[in-house]
Amino acid sequence: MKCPKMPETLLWCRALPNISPVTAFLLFVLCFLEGCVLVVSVIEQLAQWHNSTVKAAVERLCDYIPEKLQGFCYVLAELYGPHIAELIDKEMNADVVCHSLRLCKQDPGQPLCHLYSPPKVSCFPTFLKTTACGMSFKLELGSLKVSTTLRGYHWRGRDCDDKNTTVYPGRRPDNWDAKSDSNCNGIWVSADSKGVVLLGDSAGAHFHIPPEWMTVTQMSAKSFANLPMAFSDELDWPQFSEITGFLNSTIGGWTDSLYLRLRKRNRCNHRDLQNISQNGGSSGNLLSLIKSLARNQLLDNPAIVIYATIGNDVCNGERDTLAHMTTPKEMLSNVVQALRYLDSHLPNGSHVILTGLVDGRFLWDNLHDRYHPLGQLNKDVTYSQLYSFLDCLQVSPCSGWLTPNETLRNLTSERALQLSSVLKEIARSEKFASFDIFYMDFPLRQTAEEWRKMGGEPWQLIEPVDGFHPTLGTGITWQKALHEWPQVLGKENPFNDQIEAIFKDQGGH
Ligand SMILES: *[C@@H]1O[C@H](CO)[C@@H](O)[C@H](O)[C@H]1NC(C)=O
Ligand SMILES: *[C@@H]1O[C@H](CO)[C@@H](O)[C@H](O)[C@H]1NC(C)=O
Ligand SMILES: *[C@@H]1O[C@H](CO)[C@@H](O)[C@H](O)[C@H]1NC(C)=O
Ligand SMILES: *[C@@H]1O[C@H](CO)[C@@H](O)[C@H](O)[C@H]1NC(C)=O
Ligand SMILES: *[C@@H]1O[C@H](CO)[C@@H](O)[C@H](O)[C@H]1NC(C)=O
Ligand SMILES: CC(=O)N[C@H]1CO[C@H](CO)[C@@H](O)[C@@H]1O
Repeated sequence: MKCPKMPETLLWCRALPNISPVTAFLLFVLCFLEGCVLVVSVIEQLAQWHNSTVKAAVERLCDYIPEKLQGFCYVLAELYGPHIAELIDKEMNADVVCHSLRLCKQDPGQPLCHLYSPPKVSCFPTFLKTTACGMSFKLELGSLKVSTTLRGYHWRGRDCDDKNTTVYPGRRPDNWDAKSDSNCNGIWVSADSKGVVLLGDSAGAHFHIPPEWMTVTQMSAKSFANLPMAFSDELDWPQFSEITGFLNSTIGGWTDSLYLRLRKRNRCNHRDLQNISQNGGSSGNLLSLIKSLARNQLLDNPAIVIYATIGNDVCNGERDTLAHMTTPKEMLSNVVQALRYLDSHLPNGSHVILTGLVDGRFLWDNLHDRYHPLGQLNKDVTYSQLYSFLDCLQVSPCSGWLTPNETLRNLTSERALQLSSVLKEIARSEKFASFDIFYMDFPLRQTAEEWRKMGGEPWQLIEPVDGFHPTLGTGITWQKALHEWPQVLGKENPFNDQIEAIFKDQGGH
């Protein structure tokens, strides 16, 4: 049998510098094998579930997605639909279809990458060999460089007066706010308050891909309503995150964040939050990220800074992953540099909490034999298969932990433990002028334990689509601070009830 070839168009999808969220989404689908496999799988399963033709399934999908994208969707359906339909009708799976689309350039000598078990169809191996795609793409979208200027108030407390640069969340109130609300906390007249700043990675920013985007049994127009916004926030949802979250979650679960708890303790803390976290954030690249911290040492209130790069120092998608991990010596140098920077920028009386690295063996142990959302309909894609697929494409978010090789998983955890020890030692021995400093282990085990007591299962604490990001334990961090470092959280404001009565929701978020 001869396999059809696709038009080799759409070369524009390589290397565009500043791209819109919609383009980012299209790039992901068209240029990256994992994006293509995802979309073709969804089309296949939609046809199967609704017992329709492939053509009808493509149209159904185009109808589901937001209007902004529909034009593109119909053009693509026109261009690729018949080809996809032909292959699917021949019972080829999404791997074969996507390899045959040949949208990405092949790197010679790359192995074949496939998500599904190879089909029995005879043409699969030969033409796959010549089209295997080894493009390097970070699942975390880091390399896409989605313009960060898009980032709006989901990432920081909303400014209440864009025209006056001396008015912003977190500053010490001007003349006790006698004339106006100079720190945007929705209250005139203010008491001691503090802000929350997170220096972190994708877990801190709450990286999440909604599973309903790929679960055909639950799919409707509503499933994709948040797609453009999600891509403009780089698939992060800081507004729901466990440190700086402030909106009730629309992506499952509820929002319980350090910020909300601190605000409840003292309503004057309203809106004083900053994200400063990024997908792929590690002790090294945090050093440039940290420069976007907005805090005036003289004018502003103290801040509680959570330093939580919980995995990227040991997580990478390289073939020799161990050689690319941060060493304890590098860790020491990076963290001390970051802390010196904070020391010269944070108002006196601030606090820094260093969080240890996660033990990522939790991920494999709890997920490897479970079905991924894409594999639930036909019971054909497990997390172990997904991890191998991403690893093969060299886009695994963590080759060291998301691997069947137990020795490698152990070695990765060993390095993570060494790096956590560096943090612990820094907190014990270093002193800084403008803040005190604490260390805590990443509370994954305790979170899982508490979750189990509530009747949950540990795997539910992990992001379902990437099988990588764990839930951060807000409650546990809070309790620890409350009991061991009460000065960090400050006193409860006795006027909270009055503030609520007079200022209501303090202007919202
Ligand atoms: C800006 O805000 C400050 C502090 O509230 C106030 O003193 C000043 O008059 C404001 N400036 C303008 C131009 O409104
Ligand atoms: C979230 O919703 C619950 C119940 O509707 C409400 O009590 C809570 O205040 C809300 N939280 C936020 C942050 O809006
Ligand atoms: C910082 O505040 C502490 C008390 O919280 C005080 O003892 C110290 O002198 C202050 N340092 C500076 C440089 O103002
Ligand atoms: C990995 O570590 C676990 C727990 O420390 C241990 O029980 C297991 O034997 C180790 N496995 C290998 C292959 O080193
Ligand atoms: C498992 O990983 C270790 C450490 O990278 C490596 O030495 C070993 O060869 C791997 N084992 C297999 C079966 O790939
Ligand atoms: C709105 C805002 O200030 N967002 C910031 C969040 O943090 C990133 C760094 O990751 C900054 O570049 C953004 O400006």
